Amino acid sequence: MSDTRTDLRVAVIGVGKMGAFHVDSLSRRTRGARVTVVNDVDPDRAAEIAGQAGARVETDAFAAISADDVDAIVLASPGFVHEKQVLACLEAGKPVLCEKPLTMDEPTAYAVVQAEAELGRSLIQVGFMRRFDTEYAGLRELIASGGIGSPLMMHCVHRNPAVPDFFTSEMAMADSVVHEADSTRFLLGEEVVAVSVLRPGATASAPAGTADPMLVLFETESGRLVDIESFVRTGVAYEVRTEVVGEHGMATIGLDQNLLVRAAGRWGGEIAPNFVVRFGQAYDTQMQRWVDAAARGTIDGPGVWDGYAAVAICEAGVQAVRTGRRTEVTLGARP
Ligand code: ISE
Repeated sequence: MSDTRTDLRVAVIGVGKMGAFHVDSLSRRTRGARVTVVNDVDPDRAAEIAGQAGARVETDAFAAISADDVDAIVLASPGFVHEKQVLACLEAGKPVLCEKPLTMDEPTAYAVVQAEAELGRSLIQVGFMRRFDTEYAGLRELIASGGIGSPLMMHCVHRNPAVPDFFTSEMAMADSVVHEADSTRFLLGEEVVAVSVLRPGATASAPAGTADPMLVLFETESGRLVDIESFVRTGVAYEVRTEVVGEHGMATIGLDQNLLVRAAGRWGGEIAPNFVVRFGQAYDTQMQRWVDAAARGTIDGPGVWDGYAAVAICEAGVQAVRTGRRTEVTLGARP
């Protein structure tokens, strides 16, 4: 889907599972873009994915960001290299779609917020793809239109079928629950001010000491409560559900009711096996809107402040997991 004269030329940094998915989306399902440069710490993997996209390999991530044949960057590298890489994108004046987390901790994320503010241009978009999911977008519109009255509580379920043994409770907070941190801010339109975590008995498949499942509670600025069941080793499938309880009604999304079949004496549907399937439409819509905006030198979606707030919420969440205590979220002043 590309016109080599006018296409947005994109570098994809990091081509693990997510980066490779984005290369495929840019190459086959997005209008007005093509991948020109691929970078990865594994040169063989970079060559393989670049070959599929007709792109060249650049072994140095910073050279990829500043390259003349690159207009915009998709960062799907590990979180611990994001800080320097997003700052390099700002320095190059190029739009970037950065997978979460924006950075690894609150002070560095705030420094990135300030760097973008000093530049005076919105160039950083953070990959909170749920905002582009039709169900989430519809729920937000419903809430904003007053269709269920003022929201009072939100109940969330976030389940993964399996994760490796090294996936700790802290990682479940920073990698998984981070999506509810952003969804809460997106749907309710206000900041999260405190996080608490309760640990029920753990599943036998969790390594000793790991809180899986765990019950997370967010408190928002105006006093709304959001509870999240985070369970990353269900052995079942990928399930993400959200119910908002308002003063005049309730609304639920994520019921997997796209296709219900009645056959052979049974009734039912399928549960998405993983997040790429469940949020496939959201990822592709996110990419198309980012490409369209990046071609105009800007972004169209969750920005640097959203990435920063999510980092701060998860940092408090990790503290709450470790200490068992309610932990307040501290945000710097919004530039
Ligand atoms: C994963 O890293 C993601 O980003 C998915 O969107 C999330 O739902 C999943 O729980 C995470 O492990």
